[in-house]
Amino acid sequence: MNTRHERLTRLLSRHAALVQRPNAVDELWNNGVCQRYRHPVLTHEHVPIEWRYDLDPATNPRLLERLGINAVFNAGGLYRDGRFLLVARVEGVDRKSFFAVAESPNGIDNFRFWEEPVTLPETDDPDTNVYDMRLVEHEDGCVYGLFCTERRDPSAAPGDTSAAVAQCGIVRTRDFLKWERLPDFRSPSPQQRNVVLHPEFVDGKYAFYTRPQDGFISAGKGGGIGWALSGSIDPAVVGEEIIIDQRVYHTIKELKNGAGAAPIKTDAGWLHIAHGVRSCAAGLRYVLYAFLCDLKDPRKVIAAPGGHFLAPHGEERVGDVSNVLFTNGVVVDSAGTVFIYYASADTRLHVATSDIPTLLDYVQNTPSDAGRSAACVEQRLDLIRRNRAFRKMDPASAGHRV
Ligand code: M1P
Repeated sequence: MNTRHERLTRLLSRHAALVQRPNAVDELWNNGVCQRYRHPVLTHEHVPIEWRYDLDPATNPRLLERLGINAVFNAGGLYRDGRFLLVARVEGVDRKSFFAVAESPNGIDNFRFWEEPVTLPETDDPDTNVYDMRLVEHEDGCVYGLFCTERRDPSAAPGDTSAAVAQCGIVRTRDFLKWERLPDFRSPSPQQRNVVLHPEFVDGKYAFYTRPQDGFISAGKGGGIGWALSGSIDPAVVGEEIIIDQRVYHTIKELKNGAGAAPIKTDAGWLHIAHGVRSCAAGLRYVLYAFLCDLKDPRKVIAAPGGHFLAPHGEERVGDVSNVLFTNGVVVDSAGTVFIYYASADTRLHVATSDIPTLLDYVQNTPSDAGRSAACVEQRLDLIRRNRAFRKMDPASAGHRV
């Protein structure tokens, strides 16, 4: 058995090496839309040693891990003064999640957690679990964090220890150190998840992307990504939710879908990166897809490519909740690079990069889901036949069989 001193030295040096490890584009994967990176940007091992171990030799002579961390995933993001800030979902081994800010100078590696996790104020009805914060710099001048707050279902039968209610909690901050809790979001829907604040006023009101759902997991008759307005943020109370992006039979969003980060404003419209869920024998499969909404009328979808642009790949497939990619953080830096922070398998956080012209080309010029196998073959035949002519003329094809 190593001495306590040796173990501590090893723990600290391994942690430092991990945090400083340079990241690089994964050259073996390329769909042209975005670039993946070789390493996750945050994992449970990035969490500071002082958050997990009691370093006092008197109370912890064997240097046991006292408060272990299970996973770091689903992070909201913001680019500020040349710094990339993430508010990550950190999950302890006790299954409770909390938020913690991690910062990087370049957005792809060297993410370090700030000294302490976020102290999130509670409402009169304490949250049992909080997760998946979406950060938005609103035109009212404040930064808002909208997150999922989960509590035991008060109507659950005594023996039912898993029935829960998910709703949207709201906080406001200026410096990411002090957080002001506002009343929870109120809507006619029994449960809410994936609620996102639109960054601008619409008709003088705060606008929200919602995900109405009947049950804790199941969307039920909740039809997809909704849209609703509130005259105030304190409290935020909405009436009717209009479904702007429906879930559809036999698509990547057949079972449910949810908004990711707040949409990116572009000259061509509001660019959304969302998640779609379908069911299969292995369980639920979560992938990322994109769509574009009208600049003047953000409720109106104007372009929607078929299928996903990012799905679980290689090691990303496996984890606590396998076959899941999820995003709630997208950041655009001063050079126009788009950083998509996505988690795999509810276990670790990754980044993919792109730029706005490429993402707009993707959403505007990629065919939409044709709906039926035969129509999809027509779509593909059209592509193949047009390509045949190009391959004959293209110098890059020289030496390859056409
Ligand atoms: O486990 C996958 C995801 O499940 C939920 O997302 P949704 O409500 O869209 O199904 C969330 O709990 C999310 O955190 C999680 O990653």
